[in-house]
Amino acid sequence: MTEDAGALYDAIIIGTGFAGVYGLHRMREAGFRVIAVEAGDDVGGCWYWNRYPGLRCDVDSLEYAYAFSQELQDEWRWSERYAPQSEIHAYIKFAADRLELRPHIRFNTRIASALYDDVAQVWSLTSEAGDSFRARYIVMATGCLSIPNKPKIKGIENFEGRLVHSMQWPDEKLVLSDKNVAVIGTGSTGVQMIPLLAQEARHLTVVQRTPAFCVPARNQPWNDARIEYWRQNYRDLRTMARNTRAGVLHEYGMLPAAAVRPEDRIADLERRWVKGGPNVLYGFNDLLVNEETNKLVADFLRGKIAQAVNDPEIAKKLMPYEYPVGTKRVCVGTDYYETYNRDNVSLIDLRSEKLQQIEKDGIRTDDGFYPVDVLILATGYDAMTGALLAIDISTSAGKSLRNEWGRGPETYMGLGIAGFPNMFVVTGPGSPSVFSNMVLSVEHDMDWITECLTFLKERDWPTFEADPAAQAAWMDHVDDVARQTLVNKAASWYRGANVDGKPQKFMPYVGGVNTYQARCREVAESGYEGFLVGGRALQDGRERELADG
Ligand code: NA7
Repeated sequence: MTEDAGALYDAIIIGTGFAGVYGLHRMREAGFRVIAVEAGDDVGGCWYWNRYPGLRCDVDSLEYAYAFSQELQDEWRWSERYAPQSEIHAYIKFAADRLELRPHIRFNTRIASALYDDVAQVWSLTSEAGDSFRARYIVMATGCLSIPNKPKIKGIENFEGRLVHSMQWPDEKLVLSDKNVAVIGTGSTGVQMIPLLAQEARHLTVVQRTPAFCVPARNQPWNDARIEYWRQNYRDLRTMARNTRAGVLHEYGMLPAAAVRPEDRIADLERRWVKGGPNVLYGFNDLLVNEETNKLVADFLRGKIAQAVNDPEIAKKLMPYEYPVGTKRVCVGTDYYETYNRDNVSLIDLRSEKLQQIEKDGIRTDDGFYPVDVLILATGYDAMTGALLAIDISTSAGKSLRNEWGRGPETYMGLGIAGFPNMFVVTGPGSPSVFSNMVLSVEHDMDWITECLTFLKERDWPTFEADPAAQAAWMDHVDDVARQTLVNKAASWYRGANVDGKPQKFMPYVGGVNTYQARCREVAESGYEGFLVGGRALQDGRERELADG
């Protein structure tokens, strides 16, 4: 019998990416009896599963790192501005080892179902292999980009070559030098891998449904002075980041474009373009709310495509016109557009060239046939809800998350879901999540959850659940804030538009990390306004609760 059989944990964390690793440490430090379960055989989450060529984070490595520990900060050195996958994965492993977390993680344990017993007030988790675990509270650290999206593309089942999804890259080296390779998808993943695949493959065919806006990474090694500056000032820098709308220390312009002289606008965009990374998106404070500002920046970026690509016809095909810039994730790449100047690269633009079908040895369009030996799906993820709905989450009172979210996800603050007591979600829909620096957001959420668990433990473990009315009001607010921007004008994965049959609803909270975290603080300080504690609202806070007895 394992130590887990029969054990009742205070909390179980599902997933050990950045969130689960930190949450496990934080909750153990706070004195909870807690374990984590993990589907993979190592920590890392999306940085464990994804290994495709060219994979990097598009947030500066000094910022895409834990803030809670001076030791981790001092003992780790990021080598480059945009860290590669191998380095980020090594960092998460380093954190798990340094914090001595591995004994508390059950690896190779993919949870299939989670059932809440409303009478016993206990969650039972069952893994695909049939192992079971019990806890008073569960914490879903299952990640926002952890379930691959494999679209039904006509004829794909007939393909006889090697078919690979970017998230399931083979461990053995994929030798492509003598191969005709095709990539479907031109989001961040496609943009990162396409230049490298083009260098290696005999021929590369890119299948583009919607072009991406891509900005140059201008990746470079960090110099020692920069690292040292961060080490000495990291507390202040993190505090500054938490007080921004994206949770990242971008150079935020304070003015709308209309308030800047036309020649200065372009000069500033050029300066930001040279600086690299997503800087060019942060020059004006109204990019996502003002169509004219948006067009100004989009035109600037389309102009850069025209400059980079030799053939004007191909350049035109690579230019996005169908959505405002910033409403789909802007890709940070290296030599992406220049890759289309190579003789061994072809572009199928599905807007002008209709796909007939995938055949056993290639892709047939109205314009011709493209032979393919290796077909790579860079088609993204069932984002934000996929990993939660992959687990059959239900309660003995008859609630099922798959039913409740049939028309799209509903949460209170992204942290709790009405009808599902004692379950917390990390960076859930309705929180800034993927619209923020994820490491900063997962630390925030895990801190909030741990403090909440302490509050509950002090009260002898009452139930904790989002109030349906507060959830409805929060969802209205999330929708309202999104409607005040241009984000609904794109068929993006933020809206679930990339997955066949998925309800369309803008999922992240775009009101800003600063606003969101301040609201979370108010909620906690008020005695968890909007949550039912032991089945009732504490309303005026802990003092009122104590006064009431
Ligand atoms: P994305 O951003 O969802 O990109 C997926 C790409 O695949 C995108 O270009 C899609 O076109 C394309 N796609 C999806 N389904 C199809 C079908 N059926 N046919 C043709 N093309 C298709 O995923 P990524 O992995 O690149 O990046 C996800 C996030 O990871 C990224 O934003 C970063 O935050 C990290 P579409 O645009 O939907 O028309």
